[in-house]
Amino acid sequence: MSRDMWKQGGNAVWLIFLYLTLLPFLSWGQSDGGEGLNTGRTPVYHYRVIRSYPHDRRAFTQGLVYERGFFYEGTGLHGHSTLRKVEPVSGRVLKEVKLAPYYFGEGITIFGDRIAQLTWKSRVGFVYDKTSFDLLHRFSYPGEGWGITYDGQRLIMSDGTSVLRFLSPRNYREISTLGVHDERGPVTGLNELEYLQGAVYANVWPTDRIAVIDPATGRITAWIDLKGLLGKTDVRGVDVLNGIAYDARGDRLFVTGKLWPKVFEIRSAIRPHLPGTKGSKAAESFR
Ligand SMILES: [Ca+2]
Repeated sequence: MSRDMWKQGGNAVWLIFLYLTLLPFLSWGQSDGGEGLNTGRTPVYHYRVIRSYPHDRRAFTQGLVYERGFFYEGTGLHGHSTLRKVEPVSGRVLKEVKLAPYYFGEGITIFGDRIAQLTWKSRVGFVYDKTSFDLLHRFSYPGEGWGITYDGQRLIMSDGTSVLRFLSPRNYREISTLGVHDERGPVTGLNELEYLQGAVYANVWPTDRIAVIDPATGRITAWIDLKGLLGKTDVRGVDVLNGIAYDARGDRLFVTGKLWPKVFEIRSAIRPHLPGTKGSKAAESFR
């Protein structure tokens, strides 16, 4: 081997060494789309604020529903737990039921002419007449109560784990369970829920994210990242994002949080890729 050949060979070895050393950094740079690095292949969608509404800063929101011009809200904390009907434009509480101090109110949902409200650790759910707020009956369930929603046939309940439970709206017995996961495995902390357009939306405690869940498989088909929703002047004293409501007639999505001063109507260009929708119907309504 001549001296020049050795020199050329040496350069090649050096270049290969340099390439291999830098490869991880080059790859990281290419794949770092911010959110993409953390969530793998599950798409992350952002949001646009359409409008904000006043919200009671003392309301430790644990459940939120919209129907026919009004919000229905369940609040938590011992001694402060309520079920309330709220006028969106003013934030005024039009009707309210206070829970006994030993109950910590959790999620609520409307099903037919009734409203169900969970409690955190008391293992009891309350069922009210939707109009009068009269207590109709109670039901019990094992474990903790966090969020609840209704898909038109079944009540869907979260308990802070990665498992959703489906209950009969007639006798509140468990019909089935569903493990919720993304591409990295089970996703725990499923909190306030809302069923809309074939998907279950879930606040993931204690994050700024909403998981969009395929109720047939448990797969999270999309994330909505709500980081930065509250302005600097509004964040003082607030707790986490919690509260999703959907106006099916007006196709409006509302979100709020515990002790938040505002409820936001938001839009997101989400495409949940649910079976049957082919990502079109659900996506169009959010554009
Ligand atoms: Ca809800």
